[in-house]
Parts: sequence; C-alpha cells; structure tokens
Amino acid sequence: MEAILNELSEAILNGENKVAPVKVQTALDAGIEPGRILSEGMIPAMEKVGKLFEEGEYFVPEMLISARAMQAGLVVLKPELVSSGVKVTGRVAIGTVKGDLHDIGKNLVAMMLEGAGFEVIDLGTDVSPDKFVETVKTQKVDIVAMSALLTTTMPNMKATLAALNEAGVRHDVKVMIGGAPVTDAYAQQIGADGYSSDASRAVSLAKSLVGA
Ligand code: B1M
Repeated sequence: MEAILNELSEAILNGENKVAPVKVQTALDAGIEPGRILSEGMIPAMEKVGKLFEEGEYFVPEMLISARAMQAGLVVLKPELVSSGVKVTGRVAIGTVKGDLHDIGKNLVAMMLEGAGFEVIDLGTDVSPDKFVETVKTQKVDIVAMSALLTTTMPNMKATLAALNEAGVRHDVKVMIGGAPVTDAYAQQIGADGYSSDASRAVSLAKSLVGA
C-alpha cells in the first residue's frame, strides 16, 4: 500500500499527468481509502514541489506540470472522495481571491462541499471583491468562501469583506476563509466568520455556519 502511494507521489512530483490518474485508480482498486490517497499520496507531493521551488530546484513550469498531474489524479478521485446525495443546506460562492491563481485547494474545498450537499458557485481564481459582491447580490448565497495561497493576496480577503460591507450585504452572508498562509487569528483579525485549515474541516465549518 505504501508503495502505491509513493508511486502516486512520484508521478505528481514528476508532473506525469497520464500516470497520476492510473496510480490513483490502482490505489482505489487496492482498497486504499480515498481520504488517505489524498492526504498521504497527493498533498505531500505538492508540499514537496513547494519545497523544491523554495530551494531553487523547481521553477514555475515544474510547479505547473505537477499541478496538472495533481488535477488529473483528482478527476479520478473526486467521485470516490465526495459522499453522494443528501441535499443540505445552502449555497456557497467560492473563489480564489484577486491576484491569486492557485486553485487546487479551492477546487478540493468546492468538491467536498458539493459532496456534502451544498450548492456551489465556483467563481474560479483571481476573483475581485466586486465579483464576490455582485454574486452575493444577484444569487441567493449563504456563504462566501475565499481561498488564498500567497501572503501578498491575503489582504484581498480583507478587501472583499470591506466591499461586502460597503455594498450593505455583509450581514446577508457568512464568510469563511482558508489557504496555506491563512490562520484562525487572521480570520478573526479581518472579521471573517470562520477559518478552516483543510477541505474536510471546511465542510464542518460551512455546516455550522448555516446551522445545519
Ligand atoms: Co505557487 N506558490 N506560485 N504555484 N505554489 C506556493 C503557494 C508557495 C508556498 C511555493 C513556495 O515558495 N514554497 C509560494 C507562496 C509564498 C508565499 O506567498 N508565502 C508560491 C509562489 C511564490 C508562486 C508564484 C508567485 C511564483 C512565481 O511566479 N514566481 C506564482 C504566483 C501566481 C499567482 O497566483 N499570481 C505561483 C504560481 C504557481 C503555479 C501556477 C505554477 C501553481 C498553481 C497551479 C494551480 O493551482 N492550478 C503553483 C503551485 C502548484 C504551488 C504549490 C507548489 C502547491 C499549491 C497546492 O496546490 N497545494 C505551493 C507550495 C505549497 O503549498 N506547499 C505554491 C496543494 C493544495 C491541496 O493545498 O492549496 O494549501 P492548498 O489547500 C489546502 C488548504 O490550504 C485548505 O484546503 C486544502 C486541502 O485540504 N484550503 C482551504 C485552501 N483553500 C481553502 C479555502 C477554505 C478552507 C480551506 O475555505 C474557503
């Protein structure tokens, strides 16, 4: 089992986007639990990619091809990862904040929320405060969910909260935030309603925010 997960990690690390989905399927066929495939086979690979980037061994193109291999693996994992069915609870508008193009974590949160029965409006990446405001105004949104992976884009979470306030819709929605550099303390500091460190905790947080 360890060997399969290591091979999956290697495939992502090497950016093999044809191999990664095959390895995910092999792991599933071997009966490895989907959450474990993600947390022990896939996410550590992206952490290693980040480390290699910091050390100057990987550059942006390598990060990008690893990200593609990760996404290709997630396509196979998605149906197994999300529990099907039970309609909850609320509508979430999710996006990666302005200036930030990282979407793997945001996509994971979106798929787990969908799996838990939330209706998800995925606004994509580089989402401006105005776009969040417009979505809250025009669609019946219960939660605004923001992701940021860069310390330089985190302030756009605060800017989005300010824009929601200014538009007079802040109290119509709950706001949750997450992403590698984000912390609970930061969430409190900017007046968000909640923070979660990973995608499965994001589901419990979202449920608690809508009182489900
Ligand atoms: Co970028 N990058 N990147 N990158 N990249 C990081 C984030 C970095 C930490 C790498 C490093 O230096 N070690 C660093 C940021 C440093 C910092 O700000 N402190 C960095 C940098 C510097 C950059 C560029 C500036 C590089 C450059 O151009 N010189 C550039 C910026 C581009 C931009 O956004 N404007 C850039 C570009 C890219 C790529 C495009 C090449 C690619 C992204 C491709 C894509 O996403 N489609 C990329 C990648 C792949 C990474 C790393 C290697 C991996 C990110 C990832 O997907 N992780 C990353 C290093 C790292 O994170 N260790 C790095 C896996 C993912 C599952 O985890 O997104 O953290 P994560 O999501 C988690 C939780 O955080 C949480 O749940 C998820 C899983 O459970 N979560 C939430 C996330 N959002 C949430 C929202 C919630 C709740 C939980 O509620 C709403």
